[in-house]
Amino acid sequence: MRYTHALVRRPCARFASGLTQSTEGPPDLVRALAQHAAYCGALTELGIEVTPLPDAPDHPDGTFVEDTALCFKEFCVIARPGAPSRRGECASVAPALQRHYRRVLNIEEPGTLDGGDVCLAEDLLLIGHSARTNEAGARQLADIARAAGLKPHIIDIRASRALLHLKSGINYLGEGLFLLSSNAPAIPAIERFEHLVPDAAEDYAANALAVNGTVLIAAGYPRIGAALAARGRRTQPLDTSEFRKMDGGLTCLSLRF
Ligand code: CIR
Repeated sequence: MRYTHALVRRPCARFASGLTQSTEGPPDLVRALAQHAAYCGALTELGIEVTPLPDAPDHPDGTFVEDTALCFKEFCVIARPGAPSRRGECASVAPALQRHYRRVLNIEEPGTLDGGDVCLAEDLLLIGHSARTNEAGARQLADIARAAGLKPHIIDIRASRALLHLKSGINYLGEGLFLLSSNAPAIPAIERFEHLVPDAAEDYAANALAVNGTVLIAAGYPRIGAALAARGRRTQPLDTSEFRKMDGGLTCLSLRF
């Protein structure tokens, strides 16, 4: 799939007060802004028109825009984040998506669903049932996907405590290749694909993003970069240290379509 657009939101002044389980200490806002600018620059260089969403000073996690919606070819779905503190983020994302999509659907109460729990791989749609995405939300998206001709699979990741979201450790890089963290659960639905599994020390790098022929990978994880290069994949490392401190990574910093 070739992307032409991305929505992003730069970290706000209260970025450090967002949700996190990380023990790496508070992020540095100036560095986070620089890393975010580099991320946007990389997307632009890959042929994407990057649209910044309005700043959201009341939403410290608002930079992780991917959790607020799902973008498909013909329609999009406004999510309903599982963390109550994040639900208000969707209000400013919906109008931006309405400018691009005629068909805008919604995850409805009592469903909760974070975009980071959803991974599209060809005709398969993996939906993580996580601490954030509940069964009702996962089922709503599965029904929408089935009606659109996709094959949804709900995967319970609640026992994989290290995975905040499905895509924290399960990502499809196109061309038949999945990148899976060592703590990802077994997923029968993806057995037909090739799997690349980093050693546990590089688990964070499983949160990689394939965009228009390049795999954006977190800087500082050389073995994953080498394994991708050995498969003929073009990679571009980006520093994500400040987003990692807030449990975020490359996939969650943009909504691509
Ligand atoms: C949160 O806990 O919601 C944010 N601090 C991080 C969200 C990261 N999103 C993602 O992995 N899809």
